[in-house]
Amino acid sequence: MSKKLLVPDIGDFEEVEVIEILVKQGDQININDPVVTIESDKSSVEIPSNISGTIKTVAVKVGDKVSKGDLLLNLTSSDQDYLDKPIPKDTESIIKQAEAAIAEKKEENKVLQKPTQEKKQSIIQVTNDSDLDPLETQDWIESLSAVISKDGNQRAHFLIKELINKSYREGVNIPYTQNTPYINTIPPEAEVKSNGDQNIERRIRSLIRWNAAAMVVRANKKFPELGGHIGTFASAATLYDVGMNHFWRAKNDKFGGDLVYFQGHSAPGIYARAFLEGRLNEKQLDSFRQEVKPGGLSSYPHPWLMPKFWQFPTVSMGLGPMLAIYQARYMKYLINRGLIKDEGRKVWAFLGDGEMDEPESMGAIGLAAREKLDNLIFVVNCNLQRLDGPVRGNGKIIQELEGSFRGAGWNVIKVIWGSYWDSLIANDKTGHLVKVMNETVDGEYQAMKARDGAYVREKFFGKYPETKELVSSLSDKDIWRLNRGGHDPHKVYAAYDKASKNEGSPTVIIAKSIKGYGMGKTGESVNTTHQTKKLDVDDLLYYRDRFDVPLTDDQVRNIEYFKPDEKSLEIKYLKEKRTNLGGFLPERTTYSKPIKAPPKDIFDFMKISTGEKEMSTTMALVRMLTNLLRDKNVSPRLVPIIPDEARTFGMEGFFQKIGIYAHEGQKYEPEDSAQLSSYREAKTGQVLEEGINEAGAMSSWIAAATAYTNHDIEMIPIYIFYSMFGFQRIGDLAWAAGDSQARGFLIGATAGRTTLAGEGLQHQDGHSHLIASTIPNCVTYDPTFHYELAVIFREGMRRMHEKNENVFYYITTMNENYPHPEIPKDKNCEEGILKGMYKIKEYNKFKKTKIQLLGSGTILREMMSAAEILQNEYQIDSEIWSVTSFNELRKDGMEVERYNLLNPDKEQKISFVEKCLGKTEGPIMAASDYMRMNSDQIRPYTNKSFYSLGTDGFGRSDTRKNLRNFFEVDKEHLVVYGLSILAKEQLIASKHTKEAIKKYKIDSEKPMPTKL
Ligand SMILES: Cc1ncc(C[n+]2csc(CCOP(=O)(O)OP(=O)(O)O)c2C)c(N)n1
Ligand SMILES: [Mg+2]
Repeated sequence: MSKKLLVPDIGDFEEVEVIEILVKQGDQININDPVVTIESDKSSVEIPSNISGTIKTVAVKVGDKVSKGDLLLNLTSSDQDYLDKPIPKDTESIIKQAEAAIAEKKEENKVLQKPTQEKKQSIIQVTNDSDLDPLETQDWIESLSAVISKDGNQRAHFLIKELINKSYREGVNIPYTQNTPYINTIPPEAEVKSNGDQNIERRIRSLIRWNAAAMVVRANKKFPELGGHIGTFASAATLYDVGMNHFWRAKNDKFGGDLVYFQGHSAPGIYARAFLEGRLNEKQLDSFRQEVKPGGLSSYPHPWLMPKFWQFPTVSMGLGPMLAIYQARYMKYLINRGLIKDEGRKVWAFLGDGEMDEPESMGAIGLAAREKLDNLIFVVNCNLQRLDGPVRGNGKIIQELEGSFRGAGWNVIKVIWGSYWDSLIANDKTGHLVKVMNETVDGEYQAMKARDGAYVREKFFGKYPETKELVSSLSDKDIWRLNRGGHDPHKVYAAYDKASKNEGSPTVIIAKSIKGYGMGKTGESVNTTHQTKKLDVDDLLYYRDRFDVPLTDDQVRNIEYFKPDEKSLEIKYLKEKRTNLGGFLPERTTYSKPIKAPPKDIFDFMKISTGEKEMSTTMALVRMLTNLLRDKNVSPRLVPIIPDEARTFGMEGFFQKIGIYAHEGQKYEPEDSAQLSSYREAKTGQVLEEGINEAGAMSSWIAAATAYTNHDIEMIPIYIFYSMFGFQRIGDLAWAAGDSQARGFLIGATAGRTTLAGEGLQHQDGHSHLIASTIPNCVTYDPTFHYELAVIFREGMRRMHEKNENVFYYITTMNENYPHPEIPKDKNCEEGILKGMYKIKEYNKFKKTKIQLLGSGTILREMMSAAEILQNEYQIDSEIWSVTSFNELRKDGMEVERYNLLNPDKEQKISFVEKCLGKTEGPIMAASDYMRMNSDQIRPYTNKSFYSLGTDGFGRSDTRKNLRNFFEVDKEHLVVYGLSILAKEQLIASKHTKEAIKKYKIDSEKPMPTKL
């Protein structure tokens, strides 16, 4: 049967150019095979076939302009058009479900409406403090207790829910409560018990505590400037130990491994455990914070400095929680896309209660719940203190966090009280104990642990006669022993067990502890705990006794480490536990296979001239990515990440082609479903559409850019953003990406202070390259032409994903449309593009006066126009250099200069800048769409006179022409500056400058743009 393939609905576009024909006569094609690529001035999109069959004729050719309904192909088809096809089974069942849900809703509404109609006078009074009828209250509570004991928690839950629903229907205003009482979420009878040997575990934990503290004290005794922390780990030791002994599974050849984000300041404790495990030796512990010589231990978790140990940089507070959320989400993405197996791996993140004040810490908790990240467990160590003092002296951080996390949809497990409290809480028949617990603020809780049992009896239990009575038979010592949940391995174990089994939501364990636990009077629960890094002999003796560390007084005075014999029960136990869990942790390894860079010719189409056709570099990038998506090797590994700007960048074609990742698929028919670029969400979708959320998008990018180590699969993340909202906005995450050895592309689109014309001050970026240059392993480029972009991008893929170099690329692309020439024939051109500069054109007609013109990004084109004017109107020759990266040139210059200075008697090296410019004639004038500092970077690496121009100052909205005039980087200013420079160098007369200033109406009295 003959069929016709027509241009589908392409939205608002008409007369769109065909730029590629992907099929030919006689080809057999299937539904969804791309047949042609069309391109508007904003985006390029492939048109897929909706018919399968053999192509009889192709009705269009490259360059044709097409609109909706135009004929593309004539086919002989054996199939039915997909429009004639019956509705697929999945779709049918979705429709059925939706219809059923609507029907149910109607039923519900009926039920809901009925009682309102029959509204009676029944009044339910909900009281807060005053109990109008205690007997009646008692009846209700007893009934509830009976239900729980007879039919269980589920039934009680159901009844309470029904009561609440009924109350709402009766119009009762039930006070909203986001909190549960200030007690443990898991009651003692529901606690799952650990099968570990608690005595051995305590001994191991004590040794870890001791060695961690000893390591910090020893380092500071030798070099007081080194610093370090004891109090953080002291409060978290049990939280880590239970995880290490029982929960966290290491990566090995059978399992991908759980991923643990350790709290930065607890690093000493993690080293101390590794010491007992035999992974680190005494010499290494003695090199804590002395990292310059190889073998030193880094102050905090830094994968860059300890690449075989640490996996996640966390010490800049707030990054850990955010990165962990996106890591868990990315793990699900890889699973749903079928790229890794679902092995039930978990992401654990350890966080400080003070750290939770960072906006980043809580900023993504909504996403975690929405995405149902049941592979994510937060453990917030609530030692109630931060650096200066209490986290919430007048309030309760645990309750505050509970409310926020519950509200966001998390499973919340509070671990407040240790086992010694169990019987007291069970005997609290009047509820007064829980009342005091609820009423006491964190400032008081902290102060109590800085005092003693007598103080706690008076200030806490003494508040009500009932509570005083409750502890009347306990000694002050007994009261002092009443422990906090975060220090009780039983409570912690039960919480971890419950969290690990939770389904459908992320879990936060909020554990209460004591900062500087065990450090005694000088360091326990006092406001200065955080900064305690020295302990005197008395403190050390106390610490030893407190945890029964088997060291003599002299050994304590020498601050010796303690490691039991390899054959001791402790070491055997510790190792056995880790063997059972698959190996040691943390450990950073990589078993991913490199991705072969696509053949060079995949980018050949970008090396030819576009003729008169104008295009932006952003569009060139999208074209290139579209092509890459056809490479079977590369395509599945590409992870386009976009913060709600796909349409701005002309990338909406990706929605249909590769889909937007959505863990629930698409439960609705999108409004634009008939269109070619319809908003298609899918469980296997490839695009990470992050919404207006640069920090989240960057966190996703880091997860993808480190998948080679965390998931043993090399991925190619490409995060594309408004360049102003990149490094400036998420600079700390970009730094963490460097530390993490991320590999991937960051694309700063709509870049350049004068190139993004209309948007104004907060959008126009004239400095992102400078910020990017501060990250040592970030390679940056500011290309002008499509072939430059192609050469840079392919080399990036080769270096990062084929050769596995630990660098990442920042490339700026612009939205200015202009024609692109073909790649120069010079065989050194590609090398120059990659090193940072190459000669793109030379004017040599007059052979009198010459100037070297360096331009970057869109300003290169202004420079090229200026060169033409200088030649034609002023008889000045020039060489024009396209500078693709001032940053890369500077790196090379620094290295060469350093070598030469340190090796004066060896053959001196020549910087790349000097290789290009050293033997040329005339002074240098350089300009870019960035601050002068950008081009100034190469000034030291040439002996020639050097002048730089740039866009220093606040951006503002106007036309490109006016903006370039304002910042003095338009061709007219460049001509004037060029003439003035030549005059200053006494190469031409100064009258030319004056004439040009007049001719181009330049106001030489105008204030510096930075002052406007
Ligand atoms: C972004 C950032 N700001 C400030 C600091 C400095 N700093 C390090 S630890 C700390 C207090 C941490 O308190 P908390 O989160 O409660 O951790 P704890 O040590 O009590 O477990 C501060 C302010 C930092 N590391 N990162
Ligand atoms: Mg704290």
